[in-house]
Amino acid sequence: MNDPVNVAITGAAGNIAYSAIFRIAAGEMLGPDQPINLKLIDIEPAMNSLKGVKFELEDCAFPLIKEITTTFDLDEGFENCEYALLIGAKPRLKGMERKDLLKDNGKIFKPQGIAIDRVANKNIKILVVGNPANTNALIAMHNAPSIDPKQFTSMMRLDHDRSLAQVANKFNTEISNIKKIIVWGNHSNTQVPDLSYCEVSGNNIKSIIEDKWYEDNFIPRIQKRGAEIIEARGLSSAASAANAAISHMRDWVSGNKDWLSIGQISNGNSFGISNDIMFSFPSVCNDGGFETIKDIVISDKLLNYIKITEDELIKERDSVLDLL
Ligand code: NAX
Repeated sequence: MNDPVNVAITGAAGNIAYSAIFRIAAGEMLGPDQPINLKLIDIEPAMNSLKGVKFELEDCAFPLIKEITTTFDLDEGFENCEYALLIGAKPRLKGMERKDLLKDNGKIFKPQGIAIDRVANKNIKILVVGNPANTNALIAMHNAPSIDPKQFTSMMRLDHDRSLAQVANKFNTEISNIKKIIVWGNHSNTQVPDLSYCEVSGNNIKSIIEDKWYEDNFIPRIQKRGAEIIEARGLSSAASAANAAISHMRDWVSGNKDWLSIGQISNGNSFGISNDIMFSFPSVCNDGGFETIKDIVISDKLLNYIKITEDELIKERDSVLDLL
């Protein structure tokens, strides 16, 4: 057994966290040999409900859980944390676009960045889930200058996994047969799911997928899947988002040679995307880090789509300059 590590989760009394915490406690994120001190963070009015989550965790008697802290104090929550899932934010409600959330939710991530900078472990790995996730991650990153910007990521894994599922449906095949899916850009309805390099059972599918299906069906389905779920459930995705967050962190920590979509700082990218936005690039994970895939040729048509998501992220950033 290793020494325990500190894992902070914000929005810990919320829906996504409720689907994530118990799986993390069971070892699904950091493995069966990694004991965990859980630092559950939420706002003060949610402390009673968070106490209930703590009681349930205790009742599970998870062997890996060594300590459970519930708090609304950011310094206490992020103290010496090696991993942080920043989930807490207002969810998008029916009829709302992510942009509407930017104003309110951006303010949450500045103090969190400052606290992480002040008290977290300098090697901390951070995943921002709370929307608008990319720009919230940028805000937190800017406010934590002592932490390497590459340690801040935003969640695109749900969009990536949604793309895998739609391709599996289309080709009537197993998820594990599908490789090299890319989702570029923002976690919003401008994101660009890209099948140019996608392989099904080792064969590139570019020449066999119909443009009409790709452009009129696949892209909008992925871009608007969040809204489709809200429409059906009356609530935003929770269990699938929690699953994506766990997969993102697990692969970042333990490695995964498959292409994955990771929201990351754009500085120095090889695709001509502007600096200083959190942009999703195709990446592989190894040795506790991740690398962007290089040598990808992007068609002119896709470049036009990518420009739209890039412009949206630039606009989002420029609307929160006071928080950076
Ligand atoms: P819930 O409303 O169920 O939970 C949010 C929790 O955050 C609440 O307990 C609330 O008290 C807490 N919170 C609010 N302000 C906080 C603060 N300053 N510090 C700590 N906690 C705070 O929402 P839930 O369904 O869990 O969704 C959480 C966030 O994930 C939303 O912003 C949602 O839009 C976003 N999502 C992101 C996805 C992604 O792929 N990046 C997909 C799913 C989801 O839409």
